[in-house]
Amino acid sequence: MTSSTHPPRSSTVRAGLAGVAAAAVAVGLAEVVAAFTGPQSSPLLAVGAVVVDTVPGPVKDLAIAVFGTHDKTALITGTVVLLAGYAAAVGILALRSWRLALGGVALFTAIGVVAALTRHDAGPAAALPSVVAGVVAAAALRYLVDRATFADPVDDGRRRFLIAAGVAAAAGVAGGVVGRYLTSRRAVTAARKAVVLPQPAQAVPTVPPGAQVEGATAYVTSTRDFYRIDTSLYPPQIDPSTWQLRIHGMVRNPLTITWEQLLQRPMISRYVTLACVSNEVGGDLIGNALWLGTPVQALLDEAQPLPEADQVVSRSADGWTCGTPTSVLRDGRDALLAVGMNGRPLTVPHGFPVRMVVPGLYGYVSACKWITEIELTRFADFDAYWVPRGWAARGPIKTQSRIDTPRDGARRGPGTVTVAGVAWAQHRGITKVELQVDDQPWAPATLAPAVSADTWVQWSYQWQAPPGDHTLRVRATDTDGQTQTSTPAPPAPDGATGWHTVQLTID
Ligand SMILES: Nc1nc2c(c(=O)[nH]1)N[C@H]1C(S)=C(S)[C@@H](COP(=O)(O)O)O[C@H]1N2
Ligand SMILES: [Mo]
Repeated sequence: MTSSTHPPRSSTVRAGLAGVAAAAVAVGLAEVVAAFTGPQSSPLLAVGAVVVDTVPGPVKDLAIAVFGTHDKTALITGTVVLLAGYAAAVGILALRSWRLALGGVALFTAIGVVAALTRHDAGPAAALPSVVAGVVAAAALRYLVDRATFADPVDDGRRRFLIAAGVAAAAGVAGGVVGRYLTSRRAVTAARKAVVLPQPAQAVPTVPPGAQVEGATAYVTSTRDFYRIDTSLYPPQIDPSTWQLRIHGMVRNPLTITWEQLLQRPMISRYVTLACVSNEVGGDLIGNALWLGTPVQALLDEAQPLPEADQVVSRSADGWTCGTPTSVLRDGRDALLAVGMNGRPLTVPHGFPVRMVVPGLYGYVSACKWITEIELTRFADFDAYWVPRGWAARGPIKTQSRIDTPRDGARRGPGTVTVAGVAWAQHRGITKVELQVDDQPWAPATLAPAVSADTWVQWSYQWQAPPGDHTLRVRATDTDGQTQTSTPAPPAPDGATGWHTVQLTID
């Protein structure tokens, strides 16, 4: 065998593996520590959260467009892949210079510490998981790289190295699993199960017969199918017994209410269709649920906002904020502090124990989940979370419509085809939906009954379909007489516009 001053290639590969294994055991143990210091302090989640907070609106939009509501999984996967690449590089670096490798570990530790400490409400303990990860990574790296370089293939050093690296990686995975398990035991699942929802003061609205058109999406969206959009990588776990809502700022009468006090307030139940501003034309970031809650207006009346306070800022337990016009919340519409969704307590991802629901506004300016604070202020004085990220301060829902059947690209036999879908202009209401086949004149569709103007409405059209390739377009008109514009606009800054169009073949 020839000797060389350069490390042989095989030890370079082993050093890379050593780096990845050291990172694995470090990050895994950090997950165990984070089970005690809080999920937001996990270096993986904290770094992911910083990425979420720093991406501009259009990038967030792209992520939602590509990954849909799996954007969070994609983010964490991406973070893990990047970390593995970085760790391999640090391992290889360790062959040349242990000091530089230590610097690499220190940098990684510092990123974790800073990310965790800058999370909302983070105490000094939030740094602990990252610090533990850094120390463990350095020790494991030293141990493994030593074994990687002295792994002479003629003795069983290589085998010993692989076993050591395998043990480290397995310990990392085990740490991850144990950490997740410990975290899940601190979840508020049991507290949620124990909640008994109060009865509404008025009768529950009934869905009129015929509201559901065959082939269209469900008129009432099940909680399981309801879209979920938020910035939270691990939803806040709030025990109702400790929950409080503070109403303060530009008010004459600041007040704080507990969960018990909230449940004693008059409750109403209302169907309200919630929509996300990121919804593309034809998209499915929209759902209709039965919400149980207490009117926001009465609470605001008690707090007595000052006349200049034109913005109500809602703040969630994890520091997210949204700004709602005070005038909208006091104009008599059924804006709710909701505790129930479809007859059950809110689920944790949908805001347990309390969230806001406001008919007629996009979620990002109104539907604060895990709400703990309401501050009266002015639009001129405070920008809520999405505003500096490129979204409009005010977000009334734009009139929209969607073709649910047939699907784009469908093939059908000739004869009568039922074209059906949904249309929405929450709180204003839909007066007309029209369908256009190819370049023919717009024809009125049949509108199904809806519970109220606060929900979407279903529509249908019986189409005598001749053979050939066809294009179907839909547009809706609201009670203000406004017909949807044909001009396409992206979701940012204040909601997508354009006509939903599907192409199909009749043969
Ligand atoms: N705390 C908190 N509340 C939030 C958000 C968030 O990121 N954090 N996102 C808002 C947005 S953009 C929308 S569209 C709705 C979605 O509510 P859902 O996930 O229950 O459908 O929640 C709103 N409330
Ligand atoms: Mo949204």
